[in-house]
Amino acid sequence: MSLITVAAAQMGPVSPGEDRRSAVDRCIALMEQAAAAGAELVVFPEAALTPFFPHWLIEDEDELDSYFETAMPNPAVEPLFAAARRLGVGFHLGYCELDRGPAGKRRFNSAVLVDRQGTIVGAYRKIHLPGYAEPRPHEPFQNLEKRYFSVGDLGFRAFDAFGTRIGILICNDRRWPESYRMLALQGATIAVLGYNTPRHHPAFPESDRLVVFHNHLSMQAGAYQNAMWVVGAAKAGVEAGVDQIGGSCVVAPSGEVVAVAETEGDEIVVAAVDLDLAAQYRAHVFDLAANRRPEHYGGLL
Ligand code: CDV
Repeated sequence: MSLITVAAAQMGPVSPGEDRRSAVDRCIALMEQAAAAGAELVVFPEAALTPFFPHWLIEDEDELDSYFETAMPNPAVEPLFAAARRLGVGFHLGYCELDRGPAGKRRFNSAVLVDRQGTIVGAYRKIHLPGYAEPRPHEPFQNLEKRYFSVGDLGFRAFDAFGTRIGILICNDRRWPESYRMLALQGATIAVLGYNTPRHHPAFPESDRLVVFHNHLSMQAGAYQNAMWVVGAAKAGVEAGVDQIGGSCVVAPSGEVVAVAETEGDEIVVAAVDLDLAAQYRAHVFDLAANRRPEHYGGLL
């Protein structure tokens, strides 16, 4: 058996007044718990360092920028990288990225994968941005990801890390089958992702009763159909008035949830990930090279 112990580090709300230092300290505390439980890789949520501000309208440019990191690491986040080195634990961190490259000022919903030496080994910018660009004042909260973020321009990529290949997705990506498939086609055995998912969908309240079910359904289907492990970490609980689901979990290539959060607060969800199981499902059920027939798919892929 080829095992990696992983932890989904669920976080309770990050309140609008909470500074980076406090959020980073909470991440370090979770990392220390995960290390004590034997974890080598800890997965933090989407936008782990700030409240999920797409839930409200911010018109002041400086105020909006205050939710973004202009470098990763930076002095506020460096203690988390130092903790990784001290503990010998790698991590995935979702954060909001302000890029001032040759293309001008751009904002992304991003994540990095960091190895046990504290070195960034992979980066991803969210591709599937839900919501809308124009505010909807009649709704109880907003979903302004299309206003605040550009569509990720790094593609879906799997990285050599932790002795295997690991891909990064972010939140809404997990609902789209092609996200996982792009990683599987690059040999990923583990997909790591963070999410911020409201319990209520203002424009489609009929689906509210299924929100927890759809969260796990998406990750379970992605894991099974692509013969990979999925580690999903939520930001949960009532944050700035928005109730977000928890349900952080580790899903096996069989599609089974092998570990799941019990609370809606800061909590680690630990599981031993058997990479051989991914190889078995890849060989016996989802041998992509032998069985996919994209040339017969009607030219739509
Ligand atoms: N942050 C997200 O991408 N959230 C979406 C919600 C808005 C549906 C999600 O897919 O969970």
